[in-house]
Amino acid sequence: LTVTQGDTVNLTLVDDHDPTNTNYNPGGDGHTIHLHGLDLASQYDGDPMTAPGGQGVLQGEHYTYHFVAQWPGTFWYHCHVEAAEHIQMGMYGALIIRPRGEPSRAYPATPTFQKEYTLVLSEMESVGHRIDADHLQKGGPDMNWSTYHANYFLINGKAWPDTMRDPQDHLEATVGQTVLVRLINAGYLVHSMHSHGFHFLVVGSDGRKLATPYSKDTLDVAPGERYELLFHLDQVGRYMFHDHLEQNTTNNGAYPGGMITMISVNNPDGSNPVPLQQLMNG
Ligand SMILES: [Cu+2]
Repeated sequence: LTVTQGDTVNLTLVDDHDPTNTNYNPGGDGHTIHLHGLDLASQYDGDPMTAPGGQGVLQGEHYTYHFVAQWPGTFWYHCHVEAAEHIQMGMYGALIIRPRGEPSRAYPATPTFQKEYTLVLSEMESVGHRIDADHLQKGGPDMNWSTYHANYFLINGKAWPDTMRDPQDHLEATVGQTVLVRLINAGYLVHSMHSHGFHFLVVGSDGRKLATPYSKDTLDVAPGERYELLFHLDQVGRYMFHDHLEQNTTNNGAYPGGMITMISVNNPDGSNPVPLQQLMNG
């Protein structure tokens, strides 16, 4: 979701088919939308304990959340019913609020960017997914998500090398450009994001412009946190951008995988000194 500061937004959650509504879980769990970072009043906050009626939106129901986009920045939204389970199953997304009249800045008076990427970080535990599916569909024991042990590590829902096959995940620019990268941690582990080739300028976090931007090459992003990073790409080549918890650069234990993408900085004619094929064979 992308809106502009000052916009009035109505967001309707329609629970027309609830996959948690099975013979073994009659009625289903229901769902909500928690707009993380918008600081809304209880009736729009999406916490089922404080929502009107004290529960989520059940199958056949709908509910409209309402807000005025007050602060520019990077936010996200997620279901808050059985949150560990429902977020793990993918019930989340990014929410970007652009400063009014300044669409090429993250915040008023921060440097302009020429390109922009939003990277939603997450992980998944495949064993837990199987247990949960069997619980709902076959009446097996329920999954206890406090035993969470992730074996896949994802950027925008994809693991290396699939991150290179989607232009939303593979950061690509022309030398000399400034690129804004918005990081959102929708997972349950800290991700220590490190860039090769460049320091980046951290200009904001959690929907607030920083009073003093700072330069980093590695940045811890805790669960729920967001950051805006500006990369000034002043040298051509291809540079890894990855989780420096190296155990998270694997796919079910196999390296390379997981939370890796590339910053490809091309010459003005579009060429790059590092052949793309060389990476994909690695
Ligand atoms: Cu839900």
